[in-house]
Amino acid sequence: MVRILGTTGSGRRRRYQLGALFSLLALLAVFAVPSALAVHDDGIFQLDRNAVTTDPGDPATVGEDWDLVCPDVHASGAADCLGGTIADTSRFIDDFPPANATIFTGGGSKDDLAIQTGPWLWKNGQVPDKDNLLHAYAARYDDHLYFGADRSAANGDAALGVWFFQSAVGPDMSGSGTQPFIGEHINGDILVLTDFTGGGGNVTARVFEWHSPGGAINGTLDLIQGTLGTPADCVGPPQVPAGDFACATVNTENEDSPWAYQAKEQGSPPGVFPPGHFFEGGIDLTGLGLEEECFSSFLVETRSSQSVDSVLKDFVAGSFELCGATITTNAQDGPFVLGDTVTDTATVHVTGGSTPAPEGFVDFYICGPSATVISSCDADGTPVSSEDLAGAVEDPVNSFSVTSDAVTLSVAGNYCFYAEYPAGQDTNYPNGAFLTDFTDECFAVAPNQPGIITNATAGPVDPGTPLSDTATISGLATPSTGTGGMITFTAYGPHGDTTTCTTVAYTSVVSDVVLNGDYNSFTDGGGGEFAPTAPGTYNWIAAYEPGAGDVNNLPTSTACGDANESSVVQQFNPALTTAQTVTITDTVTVTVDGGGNLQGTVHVELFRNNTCTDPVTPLVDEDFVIDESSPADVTTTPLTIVDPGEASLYWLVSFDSTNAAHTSIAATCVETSSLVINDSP
Ligand SMILES: [Ca+2]
Ligand SMILES: [Ca+2]
Repeated sequence: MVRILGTTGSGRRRRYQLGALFSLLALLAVFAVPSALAVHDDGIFQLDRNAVTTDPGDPATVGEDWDLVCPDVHASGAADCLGGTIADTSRFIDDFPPANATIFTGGGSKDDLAIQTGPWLWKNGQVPDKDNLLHAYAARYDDHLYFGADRSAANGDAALGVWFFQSAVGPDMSGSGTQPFIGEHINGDILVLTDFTGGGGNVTARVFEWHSPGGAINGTLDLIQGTLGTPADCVGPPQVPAGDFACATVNTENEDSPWAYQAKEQGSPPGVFPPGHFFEGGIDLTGLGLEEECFSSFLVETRSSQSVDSVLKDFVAGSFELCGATITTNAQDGPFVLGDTVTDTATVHVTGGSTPAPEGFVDFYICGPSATVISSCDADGTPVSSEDLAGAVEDPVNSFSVTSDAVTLSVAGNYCFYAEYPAGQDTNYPNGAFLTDFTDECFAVAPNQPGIITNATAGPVDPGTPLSDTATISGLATPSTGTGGMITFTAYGPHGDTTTCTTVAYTSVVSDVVLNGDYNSFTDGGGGEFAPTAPGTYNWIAAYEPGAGDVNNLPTSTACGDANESSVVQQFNPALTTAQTVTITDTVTVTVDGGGNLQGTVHVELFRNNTCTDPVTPLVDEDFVIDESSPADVTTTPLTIVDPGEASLYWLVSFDSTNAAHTSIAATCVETSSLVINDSP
């Protein structure tokens, strides 16, 4: 498998730290401020007791203000909602009717109790005007978190709380009457309790972290910043000490509201916050060690006292950051052929005001092979691997990629990968869609197209000679079923040409063809010997068919008339040879003028030389006894000469008379026969 290794940790976070360093250097250089960065003077947001950016307060602060967080379409107050904040996340919530009637109810609606087991409950009802929240707002810039609210009236002390939840927490609006809340705390949720006593002159801010079980306070909360005795007014006096990680403040003069607002007190001008009606604050998450947290929702509440288990009154709640992790996936680029391997790469994209590297595992699955095109997969698919995001590569920022084990594609068909980043592995990202996308997750693996070439007995051969065809198969893939295919050889004929395949003369099937190579119709096939006696041209077709259910191979066949697919059986051919002979005889005629009958023996010999002294037995050696009147003829027995070596033959003839009246005739060797025998070779 291919595993991409890389650095761990968040580049974003490192960047922030660098940015913070540069900002600090700049502050030191320009303002020569000896203190560390602090919420009240961080230059990001004006915690200045008003909500208008163009009013920097006194002492003057820089940065944005709530009029930029309030959308420009919102109804305006004495000032205007401008929108256009550069905050990473911001939210402005109206608590107008009918929602303004939502109030806490029941004994379990307390900050130190879990939401579901408290349980937190709400209903439509009324609270005193000083506890009646009209708007709530929050904004996050990197690791700085700001919040605010305004209320109908202000008399006496006030206690406000702001919850930042990592998961989605809010009133369940699905029913009527007394209703529960949805969601639950995750350890690390933040509660900022701000108390305005002495008519707003004494401002404290305490930051609690949800820690259950095990919290130091009632088993559920830890105090991580501030005390009831520590001034925490962002403006003062007394001002929060330098280097503060949390502060809050409340307006002490009439301030123009950017959004439509009407205080309850009689005679209050519209669009203006009377003193004590507008509240804002901020916390430095890095300073509190919480910079990696992301908050899906927030809730501003009014409380009856400073106690952590105070009865809660009104609330305004809403979603906040997109603390999500989305996942996109990208299968390795194809095309793929059988035997290839393929991986899937999942990229977890994290979102939120702070984006630490996601933790946990991405689970990869694969679906298929399917004979038909598929476009999705899910966790019911075949598990491939689980990849630890600790080994992820961050590229680009906030995108973390891991790659699955390699999958070997051994069966043709259609496939889809599926990757999922199951929820619950990382409290930083409790929400979000953990499903894969399928835009680049599905692919097909084509079956192999085997090749076939053939070579039949060419001939011409005599009738009765065995004929066969040999098919050479190439490009076979391992059958998906394990069952081999078959090759069917068919010979057509006898025909008069090489392109006719109409009369089946022979078939033979080779079964369980798995491997590439040569297959012969006779030695490998089951058709037996094919030895046609009828002369003519026999044309072969060899066809490969994959085994039943094998999706990895396609059929293939030769065609009638292909080269090397004809076998010719010829007619029998008569043979002609010559062997000439010469048959010779010699007729001897003996004549005499008188003296009675010729009586005696005519002796005739045939020799091979002209001296008639053939050392070998003469070819002819005959005696003829005669007793007859002249002329007397004798003829030798015909002699057939087959040997061409008998080029010249010589007769030796004599007559021995037994008639005393006659003389004998001595032998002479003068009669010659000359012949040449030339047989055609
Ligand atoms: Ca302000
Ligand atoms: Ca301002």
